[in-house]
Amino acid sequence: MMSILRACLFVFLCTQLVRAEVIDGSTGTPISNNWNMVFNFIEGAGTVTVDSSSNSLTADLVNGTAWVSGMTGRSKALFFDDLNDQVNVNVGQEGLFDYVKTSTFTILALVRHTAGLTSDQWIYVAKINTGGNPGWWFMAGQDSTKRLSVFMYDGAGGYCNTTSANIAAAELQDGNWHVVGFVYRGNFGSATLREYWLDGVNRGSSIADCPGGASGTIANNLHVSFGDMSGGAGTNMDGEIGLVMMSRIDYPITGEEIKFLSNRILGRVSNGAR
Ligand SMILES: [Ca+2]
Ligand SMILES: [Ca+2]
Repeated sequence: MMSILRACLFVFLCTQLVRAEVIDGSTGTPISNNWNMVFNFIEGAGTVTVDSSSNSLTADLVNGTAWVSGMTGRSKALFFDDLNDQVNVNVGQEGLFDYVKTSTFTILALVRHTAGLTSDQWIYVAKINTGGNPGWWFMAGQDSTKRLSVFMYDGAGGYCNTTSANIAAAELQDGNWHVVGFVYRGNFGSATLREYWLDGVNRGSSIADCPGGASGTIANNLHVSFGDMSGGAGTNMDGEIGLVMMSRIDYPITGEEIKFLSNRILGRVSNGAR
C-alpha cells in the first residue's frame, strides 16, 4: 500500500515539475532554460517590456506600438499598425540569438491578424536590416499566396527563402489568436530540416529559391525585432503579438514539444495548478 502511495506521490510531484516548466501567460513565469527569450508582454503600459526568461531581456516599443488586451487568460499584447510599429530587443543582448547556418533553433509566437486582411506580408520576428547585413526574418505572406516563410541571407550573396505549404487566408487572417512557429535544424539548403507550425500542426516546408553559399553566416550584431525588420522595410505586422519565444542556440526541440507548447499557449490544455 505504501509503495502505491509513494508511486502516486512521485507521479504527482513529477507532474508538478513538468507543469512548473510550462509557460504561464498571466504571470510570465519562465518555462525552462531551453528558451533564451520568452516575451509575454505583461506590462500593459510604458515603452519598455521585459522578458520572462532568466536573461531578463529588455525591448523598446517604438513608433507608437500600443498595449492592448491579450488573448483571454494571457494578460496583455502589443498591437502593430502595419505602418511603422516595431519592438526592438536591446542590441547588447543580440548575441544570444546569433544563430548561424549550422545552428538548430526555434521561434514561436502568438499572433492575431486583423480580420479580413488582403494580400500583404507581415513580419513577426526578425534579425536583419535592409543594409546588406546577414540575418533572417520570420513572417507570414509570400507573394500573393499566404504561407509562413523565413528568409535567410548570409551577407555574401547567398540566401535561402523557404515557406510552409499554402495556408488559406481564413486560417490566419481571421481575427483569432494563432501560434506560429519555425524550426531550423542546421541545414541551409534543405527544406526537410526546417519546419513551419501553425497551432501545433506541422504545415510542411519547401524551398522557394535558395542560391545559398556554403560559407557566410546569418549571425550579425543587429537587434532582434518584432513586427518589422530593423530600420523598416514595408512588411510590417498588422495586428497583435501576444508572445514571442526564441530558443537557445542548438536546442533540439521535438515536434511533440511544439504541439504541447502550442496547446498550452492557446489554452487548449490547462496551465496546471500553480
Ligand atoms: Ca505607428
Ligand atoms: Ca551578434
